[in-house]
Amino acid sequence: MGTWKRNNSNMAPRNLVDASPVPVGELYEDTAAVEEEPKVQVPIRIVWRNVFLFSLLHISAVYGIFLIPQAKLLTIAFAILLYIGSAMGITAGAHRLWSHRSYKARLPLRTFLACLQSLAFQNDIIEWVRDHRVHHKYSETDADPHNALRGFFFAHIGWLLVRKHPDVKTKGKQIDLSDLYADPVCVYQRKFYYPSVLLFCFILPTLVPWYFWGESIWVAYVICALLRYCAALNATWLVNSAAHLYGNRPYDKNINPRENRMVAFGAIGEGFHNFHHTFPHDYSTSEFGWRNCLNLTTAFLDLMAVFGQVYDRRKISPEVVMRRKLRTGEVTDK
Ligand code: ST9
Ligand code: ZN
Ligand code: ZN
Repeated sequence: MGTWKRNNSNMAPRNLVDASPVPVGELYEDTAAVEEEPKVQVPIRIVWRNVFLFSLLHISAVYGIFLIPQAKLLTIAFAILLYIGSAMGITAGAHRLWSHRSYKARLPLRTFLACLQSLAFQNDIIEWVRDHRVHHKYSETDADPHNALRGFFFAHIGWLLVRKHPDVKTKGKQIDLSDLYADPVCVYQRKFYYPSVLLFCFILPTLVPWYFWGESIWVAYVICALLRYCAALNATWLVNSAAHLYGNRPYDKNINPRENRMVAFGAIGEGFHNFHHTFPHDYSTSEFGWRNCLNLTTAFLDLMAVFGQVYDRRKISPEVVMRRKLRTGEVTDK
C-alpha cells in the first residue's frame, strides 16, 4: 500500500494509508451480490417491552427539555460533553475502528473508546459491529437489520421494536467477527457490558453534577443521563433513516445511502452516507477533512494520531474518488 499525500488544505493530513485498492482479506463489510430469492412473508412480532421502554425514554427526554431552565449552566455543558463523548464511542469506536478497521488504535485509546461505547448504550461492541457489518453487506434487503426499504420509521427505531427478520440472523451468522474476539477490549467490554452501562451511562452522569457543582440529583439524572442518551440515540438512528432516504448521491447513484449534512452535524461526522457506503474503509467517512460540517470524529482521530494513539488511517485517494464519481455518481446542476 502506498502513502497518499494531500494536495488540498481541506483534506486530511499527511501519512495516511491509501485505502484504494483494498487489501484482500480485510473486507469485513463489502456489499454482497444479492441473488434474487423468493420473498418469504414473515409476520411482524412486536416486542412490547421495547415499545414500553423506548416510549418511557422519549417521554422522559421531553420532560428533560422542560427541566433545562432549572439546570445549572455547568450541568448543560456536561450533558453536551457526554453527548459528544457517547457519539465518539460509536463513531470513532464501534463504527470506524471496530466495524470497518479504517484505522488502527493503541490499547489506551481502545480502552477509552470502549468506555465511551458503554456510555452510548447501543448494545456491546461485538453486537453493534455484527449488525453493522450485516447492514453494509446486505444493505436494503431483508438481511439488513434496519432495512430502509421498510420505511423511515422502521429504519429509525422500528427495527428495535420487533423481532429481527430471520435473514438477519442467518446471513449475520456468516459474518466474520474473529478480529473482535481477538481484541481483549471487545471481549471484556462484552463480559462486563451491563455493569459498565450502569456506571457510564447512568450513575456517573448523575453523580458528577451533584458531587462537583451541587446540581440536584433528579435534574442531573433526567438531563445528563436520559435526555442526553435519547438525543444521541436519535442522532445515530437518523443515519439509518434520513441518510438512507434524503440527500444526494454524488458517488454512487445506484445505492440508496445519501449525503446528508444535517445528519452529519448531529452525528459528529457520520452522514456522508453515500460516500461511506461506496468507500467504507475511509477513516473520515467523507471525501473531505474535519472542517466539512464539523466532522469532529475525524478531528479527534487526527489529534490522537499526533499522540501516536491512532495510526494507519486509511484514506481513499482523490483520484479514485473522482473516477468513481464520474463513473457512477449522480449528475446534479449544483
Ligand atoms: C441501538 C443500536 O440503538 C443503534 C445502532 C445504529 C447503527 C447505526 C449505524 C449507522 C452508521 C454509524 C453512524 C454512527 C452515528 C453516531 C452518532 C451519535 C450521536 N447476526 O437481537 P436478538 C441472533 S441499541 C447474527 O435478541 P430478536 C443471535 O443468535 C439501543 N445473528 O434478536 C442472537 O443471539 P446472541 C439499546 C444474529 O430476538 C439471537 O439472534 N439496545 C444477529 O429478533 C437473538 O438476538 C436495545 O434497546 C445478527 N445481526 O430481537 C436492545 N442478530 O446475540 C434492542 C441477532 O446471543 N434490541 N442474531 O448471539 C432488542 O431488544 C432485540 O435485538 C430485538 C430483536 C427485539 C430488536
Ligand atoms: Zn459503516
Ligand atoms: Zn447505512
